[in-house]
Amino acid sequence: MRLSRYFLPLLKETPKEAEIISHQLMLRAGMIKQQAAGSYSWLPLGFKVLNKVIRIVEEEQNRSGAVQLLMPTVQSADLWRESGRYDDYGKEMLRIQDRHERDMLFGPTNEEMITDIFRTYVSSYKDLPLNLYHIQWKFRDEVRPRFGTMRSREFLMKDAYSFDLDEAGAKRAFQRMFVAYLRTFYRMGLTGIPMRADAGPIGGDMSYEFHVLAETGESGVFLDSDLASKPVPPIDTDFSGDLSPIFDDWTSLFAATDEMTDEATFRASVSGNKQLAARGIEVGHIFYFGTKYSEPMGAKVTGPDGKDVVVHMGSYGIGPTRLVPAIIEASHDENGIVWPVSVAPFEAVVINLKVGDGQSDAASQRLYDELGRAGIDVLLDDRDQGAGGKFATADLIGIPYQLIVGPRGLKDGQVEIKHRKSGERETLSLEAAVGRLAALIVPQRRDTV
Ligand code: 5CA
Repeated sequence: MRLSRYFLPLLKETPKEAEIISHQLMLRAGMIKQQAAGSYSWLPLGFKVLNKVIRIVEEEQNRSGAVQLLMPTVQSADLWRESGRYDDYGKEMLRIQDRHERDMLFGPTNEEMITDIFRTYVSSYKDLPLNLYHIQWKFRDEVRPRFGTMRSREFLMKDAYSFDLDEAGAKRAFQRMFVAYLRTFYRMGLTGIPMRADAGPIGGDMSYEFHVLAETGESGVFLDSDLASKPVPPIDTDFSGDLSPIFDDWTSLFAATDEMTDEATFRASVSGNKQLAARGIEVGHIFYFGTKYSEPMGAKVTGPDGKDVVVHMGSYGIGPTRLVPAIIEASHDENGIVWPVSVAPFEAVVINLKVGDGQSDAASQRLYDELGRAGIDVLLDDRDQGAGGKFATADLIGIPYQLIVGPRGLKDGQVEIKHRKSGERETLSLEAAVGRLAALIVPQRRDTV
């Protein structure tokens, strides 16, 4: 991508309405634009990051055995009357009437609709276990939408729903998602820590929230600090095998939100030097709720003995549009965003310091083309403006590697690489640059670990 042809509306000033750093940086870096309270457009740079986040979510859902589909945003109220939630959900649900005065709603979640799909098509225990997921917009009329896309009214959710013959099967499904979540957040450069949590309006008696630790997090969390450095299960984890040793290992350590525990219990349960009381951003939430929806909605299968069995269900949410600011909260400095390579909008930017200078233009173009051919997601800063502004842009939008090309270095056949995160700089020959960048970038994609 050439920056001169891109759409990157940067802001010079920090917008006053933005209270937290991720919201400020997303606005300044031209990633999002507010359209109404809690409603945002994703501008090209933001959308590019969002898509990388989505891709990782999809890959890890698929790896764990979940199957993707797509359900509509606008739902019929009748389905929700069947489960009893139409009246329970309250003001957070956006209720709509169509031209025939039929009650509709903009889905805040999809338990009812997926249960309807299940009961229409699945009738035998032989078709279980089954886990279906989609990535779709949700609307919740939040009392306090705030912090940009961190808590918005319209937001993207990955929601998965598992169906099993009995509680034991449902627990295995829960553990598969638990492990998939550990891997998903790790691949984005985050530490997503599972915490015992309150199930709220989704219901059920077992639920874990996954939190990214950050000072600006909306939840109080108490945990054993060993959880923050625990290695996540590797890519070759067998999702058809027994995952309970991994699950037990993670859940045996103390971690709970302040809705589920109090400070005294925490202090008494965790040894002094491992007590970590912090703030967390909830990036995922998984639930086991048994037959809460399948029973009233008649989602049954024929069991091995020929008798009807009401299926056991769980649901599993991740918020991609919340993950983008969560990653920024976890990774920024005074100059801007510091993207982890795996979700960076571009992995490298070629900065042409002297647009219009034949040698600089030719070398920049050549490096840009070669990086593209080497599979690097690369941006070319070919704007006709001063070096200072170009460095500031590259720092602000957080591209992990800057390849700096200018007449002075080119006289000796040299270019410079700046590492965004460490600030380290290295001078190397024009010929060596592409190989060096690929060697730096490829292992940090975390797509083979
Ligand atoms: N049906 C279940 C799981 S599929 C469910 O709705 N769970 S949830 O309510 O916990 O939401 C799942 C995830 O969506 C949350 O963990 C969070 O990452 C994201 N999310 C929820 N509300 C918002 C919001 N207002 N803005 C942005 N993301 C949100």
